[in-house]
Amino acid sequence: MNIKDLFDDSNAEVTAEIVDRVAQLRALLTRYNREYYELDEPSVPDAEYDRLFRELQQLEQQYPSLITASSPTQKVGGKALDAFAQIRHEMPMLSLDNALTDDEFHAFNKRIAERLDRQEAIEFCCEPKLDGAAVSILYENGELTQSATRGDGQIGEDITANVRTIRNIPLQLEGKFPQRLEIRGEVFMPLQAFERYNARAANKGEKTFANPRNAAAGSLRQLDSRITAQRPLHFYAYSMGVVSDDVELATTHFGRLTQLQQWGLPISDEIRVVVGAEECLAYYHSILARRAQLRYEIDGIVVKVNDIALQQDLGFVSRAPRWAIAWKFPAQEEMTVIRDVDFQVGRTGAITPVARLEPVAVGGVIVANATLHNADEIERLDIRIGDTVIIRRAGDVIPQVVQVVPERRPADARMITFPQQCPVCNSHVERIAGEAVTRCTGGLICAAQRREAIKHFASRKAMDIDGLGEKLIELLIEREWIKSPADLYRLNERELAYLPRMGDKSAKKIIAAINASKETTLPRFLYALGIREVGEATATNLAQHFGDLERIATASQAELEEVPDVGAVVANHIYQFFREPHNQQVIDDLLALGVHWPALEQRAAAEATLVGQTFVLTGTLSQMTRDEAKQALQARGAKVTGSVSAKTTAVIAGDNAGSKLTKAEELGITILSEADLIDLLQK
Ligand code: D41
Repeated sequence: MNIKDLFDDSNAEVTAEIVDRVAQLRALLTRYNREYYELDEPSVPDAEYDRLFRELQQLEQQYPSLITASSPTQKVGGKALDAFAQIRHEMPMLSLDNALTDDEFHAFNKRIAERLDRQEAIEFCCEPKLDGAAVSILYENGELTQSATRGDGQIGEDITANVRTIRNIPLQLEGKFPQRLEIRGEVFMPLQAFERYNARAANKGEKTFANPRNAAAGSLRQLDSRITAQRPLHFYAYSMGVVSDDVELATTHFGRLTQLQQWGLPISDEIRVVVGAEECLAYYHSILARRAQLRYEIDGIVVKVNDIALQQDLGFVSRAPRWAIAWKFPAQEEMTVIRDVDFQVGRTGAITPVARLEPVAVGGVIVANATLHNADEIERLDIRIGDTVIIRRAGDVIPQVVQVVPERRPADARMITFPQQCPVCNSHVERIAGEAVTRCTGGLICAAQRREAIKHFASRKAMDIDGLGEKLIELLIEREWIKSPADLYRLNERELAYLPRMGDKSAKKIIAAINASKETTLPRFLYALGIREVGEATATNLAQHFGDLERIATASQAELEEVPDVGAVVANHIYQFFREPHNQQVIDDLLALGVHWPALEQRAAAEATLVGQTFVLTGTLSQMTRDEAKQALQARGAKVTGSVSAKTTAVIAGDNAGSKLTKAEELGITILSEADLIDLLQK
């Protein structure tokens, strides 16, 4: 039964069903309150809490006989934790009533006007509603002496040591401050700091926080204030509590905030004084529009009657002042169900699991997909298909799944299994041990990756196809004239000349450049294949070590690891690349279409004066570039590596040589000058 059916029941008689529902709502709300206030680890989003709270409020309104003093609607916040000393607030810390819609805000404005019996528009102070943890801070003779959480509004926890570590909270006030001053405000974690904190925690396998609010509350509740000190917390003051009467206070809320600022306390720079409900509405929409750009998370605005005398006229109801309201923005976290998980392939072959959701409105937008990042994340959050999850859409970022709601897991929830084959091109996938990402190995043919692959293939240090720019490649791919690098060698002049902004002459030139690129070298060809982590240096070393392509393609991982600078990870990438039949096919096609290179062994044999020797180049040479020196050495059969070891034959040191030279000296390795090198090459 839902709430609407209940109201349609015109004779408001309490049925067993209603009693049950009220009890159920109270049990849930009590539990969620505890999770939120005491454990800093809510299991449902705020939006769900708000819905249940309102349902209970409405039921209690309709059936007043059901109201009890212990109902969650009659209390504020959570209980103070035993671990901390308790502090009774001299003046209770109240909570705020909520408005979720324009209508509810207008109703607030109307209530005030009626109670004050005023026709003219009322002046309001509008503030962003920071999403953090409310605290009270006491200054005695200008010195910070005590600080407490809000707790249940009456009794909070003593968090003085922790609050003292927050950098923008002064330990000493300045100016003409009251001898005793209690302030209230919000401790929060700025968004960037929150994301950085979570990324690091996830990396270290430590606990992450679902949102900046939990992060702030959790960081404040550390028993060791050295931990709090490491958390990037911030504070803004939003009101005064107990104040001694030795300093005259301003007569408006905004005036008082300005006084706090003069005494050195930070306040938000988004606070504005406005007149009438329409200006509040404009403020609400202007902040809402900039929500994603703010450095911290806000969940709405707080509108307060500005005149303190009017505030006093209005007074309080049980849990909140009548003169203020929290006007909430659409929630950025919601609950929904994961219907299925698909796998997307990115430009670099990374395979990302994407959750297909039961569509739900989050932050004013319908969300139907959320990224699950990678296999580790799925495991960390223990996500299954069919699970109810909390999704979060903060700022402009892609919606994220922040947690599973375990109690809603259906019996038939399914584990998520990563595909063994690329969903786009069917090539096999690889996941290197210790890496989070799963990748498609079909880089050369995979439709998701071919744009990057072909650009790389044609680039200057690879096949060096002159005039085949990125724009042209994109156009050719878009028209599906090329699907793999091999297709480049199947293009003809007549076809090309049809393309926009392409005359006969330029078409001719490009085809000539493509044909010219057929004559290449093995290192260039290997580099052009775009094997992960195989750069020019590694490609050259591979060519040098094995001599021909066939031997590289059939080498075992252990054999590959014998090549200088090739470790287990790179060896695995190379091995996997050549195990993928699609890649083999592209290579066969390229060779059949005329791509060729001089046999290294022959060339090496002609001038192989340095076979079996290993050199390291360091510092600046004057007669040639380091690249030229390297090629010259390699052409004579030498190996050139990047780091000095016991296997190094000699280090060739140019000007300003640094640590490699030092290392060579330490190991007692021969050091040659540029002149020695030239001698060596001329032998
Ligand atoms: O930014 C806030 N979260 C905020 C919270 C604010 N800007 N103003 C607030 N003002 C009050 C009253 C009107 C009661 C002094 C508040 C809160 N209260 C509040 N925060 C948590 C519970 C109540």
